[in-house]
Amino acid sequence: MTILRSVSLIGAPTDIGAGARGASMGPEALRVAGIREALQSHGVDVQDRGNLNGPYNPWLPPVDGYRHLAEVTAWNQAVHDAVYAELRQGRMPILLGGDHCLGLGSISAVARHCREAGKKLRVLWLDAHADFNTSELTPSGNIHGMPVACLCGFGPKELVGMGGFSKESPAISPKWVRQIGIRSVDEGEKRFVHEQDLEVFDMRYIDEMGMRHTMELALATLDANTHLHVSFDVDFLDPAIAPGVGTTVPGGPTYREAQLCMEMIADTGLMASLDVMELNPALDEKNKTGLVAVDLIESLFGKSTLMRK
Ligand code: HAR
Ligand code: MN
Ligand code: MN
Ligand code: MN
Repeated sequence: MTILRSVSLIGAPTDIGAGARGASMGPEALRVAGIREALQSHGVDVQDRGNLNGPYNPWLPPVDGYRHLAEVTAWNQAVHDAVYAELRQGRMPILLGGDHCLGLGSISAVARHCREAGKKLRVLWLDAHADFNTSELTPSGNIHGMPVACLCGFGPKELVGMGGFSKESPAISPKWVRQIGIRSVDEGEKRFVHEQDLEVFDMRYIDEMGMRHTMELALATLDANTHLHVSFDVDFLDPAIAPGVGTTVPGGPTYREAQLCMEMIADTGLMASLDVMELNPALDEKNKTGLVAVDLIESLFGKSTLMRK
């Protein structure tokens, strides 16, 4: 396996794009749950870069369909710069969120790196939500419901342009994305997902076909020149095992299904960047969700019951 063995943890303590307060405490909860030690136990060189800084959350209503656009932009720029710097050094950035609006900063940096390095990019979006809203479609104005659309060029120029991209030449194509675990999509958002032909393995698909088949398809057509980015929204998981998120949706992957998902990603040896998002310790039970997230991250780094050839 050729997983990058040098990892940098980047904390982004903000809930600026969310509809509930508290994801700002996510990075520290992941550290308390032992993320560094867990990775080290698998032979990974881990540098904790500490936390990024950004504006506080003014908790204002949306303006023109966006809540906190200026603050969201500032936080994403900080994330973009930090993630890009790690990739340039040949290290694997792990973004500790923070709400999922920051996936924009993270993945725009990854896309920029891939463009410069001549690499193909595949984005695995593990989430209960498609996060494919626009300012016209959003029911809430919360930008954590919009990062995938922004990355694909549908969003405000501040966000679409991050990393030197544009509406005409966006960071990613919908074709590069595989969404897994989806079970809550807004009405207008649904139409847009179909229009853009986003590849979604929703819970109905996983129930019928199983996680193994789902992951075989989601990981098909990767090659040695592919940079695999995993954007792990913790609300992907069933609330029974992961109650500590702002927007729980029943009917998510069980512990075993999620483990298999992570193990199959690890088997590719291609994961080169990771986001761990939306952990909300204010809604958690004794850091239960933080601990399960760390456990699953270990599986992403090759923890398995027995040695496999
Ligand atoms: N779709 C809803 C909205 O846009 C809820 C989005 C919630 N998103 C997250 N991240 N928690 O996936 O408002
Ligand atoms: Mn690289
Ligand atoms: Mn999300
Ligand atoms: Mn979500």
